[in-house]
Amino acid sequence: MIQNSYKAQNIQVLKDLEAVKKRPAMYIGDTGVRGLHHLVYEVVDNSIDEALAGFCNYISVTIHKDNSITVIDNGRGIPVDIHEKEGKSALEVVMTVLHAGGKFDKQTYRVSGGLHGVGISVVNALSEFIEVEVKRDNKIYSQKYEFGKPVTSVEEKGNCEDSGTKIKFLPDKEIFESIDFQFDILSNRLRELAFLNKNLKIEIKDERIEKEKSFLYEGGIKSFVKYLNKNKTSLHVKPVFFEKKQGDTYIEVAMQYNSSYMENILTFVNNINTIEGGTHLSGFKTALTRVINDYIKKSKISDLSLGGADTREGLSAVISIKIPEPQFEGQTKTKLGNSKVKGIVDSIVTDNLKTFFEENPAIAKNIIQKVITAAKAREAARKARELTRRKSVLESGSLPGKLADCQEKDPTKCELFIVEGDSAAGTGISARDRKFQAILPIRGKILNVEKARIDKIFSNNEISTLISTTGTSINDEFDISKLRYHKVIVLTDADSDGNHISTLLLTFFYRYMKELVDKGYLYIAQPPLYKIIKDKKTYYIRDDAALKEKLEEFGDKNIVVQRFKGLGEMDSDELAETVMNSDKRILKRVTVEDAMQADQIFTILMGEQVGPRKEFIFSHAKEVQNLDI
Ligand code: 0RA
Repeated sequence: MIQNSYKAQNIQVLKDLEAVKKRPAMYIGDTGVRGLHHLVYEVVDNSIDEALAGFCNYISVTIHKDNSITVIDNGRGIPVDIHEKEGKSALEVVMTVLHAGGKFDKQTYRVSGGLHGVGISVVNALSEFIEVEVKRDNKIYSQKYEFGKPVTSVEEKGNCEDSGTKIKFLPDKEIFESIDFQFDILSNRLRELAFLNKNLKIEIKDERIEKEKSFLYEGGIKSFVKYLNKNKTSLHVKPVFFEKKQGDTYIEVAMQYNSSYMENILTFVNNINTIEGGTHLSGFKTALTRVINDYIKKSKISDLSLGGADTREGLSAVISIKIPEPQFEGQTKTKLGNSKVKGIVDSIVTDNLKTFFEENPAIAKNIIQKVITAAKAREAARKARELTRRKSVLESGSLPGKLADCQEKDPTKCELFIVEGDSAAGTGISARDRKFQAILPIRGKILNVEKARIDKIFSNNEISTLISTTGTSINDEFDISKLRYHKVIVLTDADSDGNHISTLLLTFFYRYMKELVDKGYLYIAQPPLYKIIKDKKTYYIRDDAALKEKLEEFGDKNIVVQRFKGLGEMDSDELAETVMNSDKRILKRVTVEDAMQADQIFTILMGEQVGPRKEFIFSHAKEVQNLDI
């Protein structure tokens, strides 16, 4: 019997292995940057599970010179005993069988098995090698795999006092576009995990650049919220914090208002960032709006009734919940579906926030003042907007006069170029394919939206033109289905003014039309800096480095080099070829890989406080030329 099931199991393992290698994207999302880093999370998540179960308080991640990765934890260690049914060690089952986390115990919270949660076997299948070392029952065991297959048996290596797991792997270069790990990507997620799991120490070390970081937060998500507000001016020193366990659901909330106008609420379920929100978020929002309105009424501060968005202006918050069987829904499976969670979060936020306001009247007063001002500004904005609407109706047709629109009406085929300066826009109009390419000139520097309130934003000319051109409106009223172009392309000069203008535009899109960025509809055109003519052939060159390289291939005989000072110096053929012709141009898609990171960069570069901005610019002085946000 054992023999037979053993055989059947082996055949299944080989089939699984082939399936993963054949369609890696099905298991890890993609084989680009995201999928590559996902391999590390897949391993780390198992260590986090040990921490959630109370057996591990230390995890370390090392990037080696050859881009192999070592993850170490001090958990219980993967079991190595022989698995009766499969006829092989539990370790080998965990390493080779799809979805075999080994821990099917529903009583415990698990990260692995959550969002992507495909198991270490997938990492194994996609690695040139994996070496596993287990410390368990005072013994050290190890086993090695190549391309997913065991090349040694589980070997006993000696004795030890402690327990834990060490996994070293090298991603398969044949499968991934690149295996260059990025320190910042890994370090941001590890920091987040350390915030979400208080008292868990997580270290990351990069041996390629001799850089390391260590994260340990006794305050947990309280520290997280302070970190989110790091470069902002807080309205109260200590974050509001509460936690509660109800049945098998554990809920933690930390919140702190700051003087900005932005809402920044991060939600997590079993350490997974639920970017699409869900029942926990809606429970929180409902409770917040109700408690604040009740407080205003009861204390007779005002007779205004606040909308939900008013109560969240300038609020940074982290909601972290742990449940045994989360249901994930939504387009990217990052929306919590469990319906009972809404009521639980609502009731604990209501109870605790009410008490907090009663016990801290001075802080309550600050917060209430802030949100009432928000409500008034929103009302002013509504009026301003109505005025604009009426005006545009009078002017017949609601598209702005400056816009040279395209003929095509299907948004998936349409491109909008937002072009710096009237003269470049003029060239653009003759260079474009008017069938599907529209041109909108933007004059000078648009309003810095980070520093302005919403009513001002609507009354700003360039911004309101931009809003009516995209067709989507902004913020709560933003509606992606009304978007008129599925490629929105920012085209500015390749100089510092141009960079400034594109940063301002990116800030605007990120803050007010975030979904447009999330969906990948926003692009930056990369006009060339040089044109070279050699032997009647024309070459366009991106930057100084590329120019240098080209000149060394060519030598400098019989060669004409022209430098474009700005878009204005390009004629319509040149512009068509380098920016508009979809076969030849270079467009960079703007992604918000990590919304939190982006938020901080925007805040630092654009916000009120000068100190952190200077610091950031100094420490990134080299990279800042082609800052990629
Ligand atoms: C299966 C079962 C148990 C733990 C693990 C796997 C485990 C996996 C990994 C991966 C990295 N670090 C890990 N630590 C543990 C439960 C073990 C038990 O019940 O003793």
